[in-house]
Amino acid sequence: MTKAMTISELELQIKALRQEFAADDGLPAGELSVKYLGKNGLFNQLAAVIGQLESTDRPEAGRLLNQLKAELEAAISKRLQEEEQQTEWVDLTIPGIRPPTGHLHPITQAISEITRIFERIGFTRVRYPEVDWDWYVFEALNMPQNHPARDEWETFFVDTPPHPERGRMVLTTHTSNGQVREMERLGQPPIRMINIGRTYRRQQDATHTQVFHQFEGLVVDKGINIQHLKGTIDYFAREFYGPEAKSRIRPFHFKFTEPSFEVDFSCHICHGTGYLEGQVDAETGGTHKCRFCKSGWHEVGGAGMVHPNVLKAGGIDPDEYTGFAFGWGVERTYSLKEGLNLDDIRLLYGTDLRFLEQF
Ligand code: FA5
Repeated sequence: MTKAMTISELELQIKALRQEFAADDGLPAGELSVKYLGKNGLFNQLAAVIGQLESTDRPEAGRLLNQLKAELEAAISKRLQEEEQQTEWVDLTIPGIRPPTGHLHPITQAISEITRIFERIGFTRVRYPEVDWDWYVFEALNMPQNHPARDEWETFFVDTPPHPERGRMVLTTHTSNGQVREMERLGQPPIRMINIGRTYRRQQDATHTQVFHQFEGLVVDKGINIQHLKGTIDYFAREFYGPEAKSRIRPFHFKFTEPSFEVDFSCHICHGTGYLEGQVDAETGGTHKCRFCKSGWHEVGGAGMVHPNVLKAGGIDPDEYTGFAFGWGVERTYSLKEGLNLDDIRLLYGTDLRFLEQF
């Protein structure tokens, strides 16, 4: 009977296994261990041939195989050590990295502050549609169709069929559309509403954006007069801008209030004087004009006593009740806060986080 294998053939197979092991250089220690030294691994497959050798060859074959096994074990354990050194050390006691968190947009913060200020004196915050019928935005506010006063509002019209009684649909140009809607909601005075919403006009420059916000106050009751209006404006100035802030009203014209006013707040930089304290111009000897306001005052919006026709449109008897209303821009009012000195409100609607993160 001839034996199937000679010692030199075994040596060739050992050599081939060594070459394969060298080619598996990139494999991790765990995989090498299974492939070469596992129960069904290449080493055991090779060792099984020992039975096919002449008995005189077996001691030599055993020596060669033992040597091979020792080599494989040493190489794999060296690889394991290298891997352990490469593994990054983790300190589980180090505090975690917080995910970046945002905060409320400055205009949302301003709206909350304005709401709280008016709620403290009994106003109720309401919201009315931002896309509304011509009736609520113009007609019921004493601005009949084709009246030239409508031109001032630079309106966006919605291209939908008009309502038979309420006319065309528009993007609200002001929050004054809430006036008659609030009268309809409550039916009868007393009314003390603060309506804050988004408004739209075809305007765009440093102090105007196409989308902006207004807050609208409306108070209707028996015996309401201009002193109540002025007292409310003064209260807001102190609460929003600080105890030093002053307000003034100037005659103006709105179709829905009579008399009508524009409302100004004193400039916090020059305190309403229009000049910077202690800064004398070397050439002219004059004092420096305040560049933030130029006149000492900032206009924020309109106000006035509710026109009798508006009360009538809301189903309220103007012989029994009177009221005042005001409507100011949120962005404008907010941009005048001390420390802000914001001379371009468009920044508020940019996406520059370096700006927004300051609030
Ligand atoms: C009005 O909108 C009146 N409805 C205000 C009113 C209400 C008067 C109740 C009487 C009674 P006016 O068009 O002036 O008025 O706008 C008021 C304020 O809104 C402005 O002073 C300004 O602060 C702000 N505003 C107006 N247009 C823009 C705009 N395009 N971008 C930013 N703010 C604006």
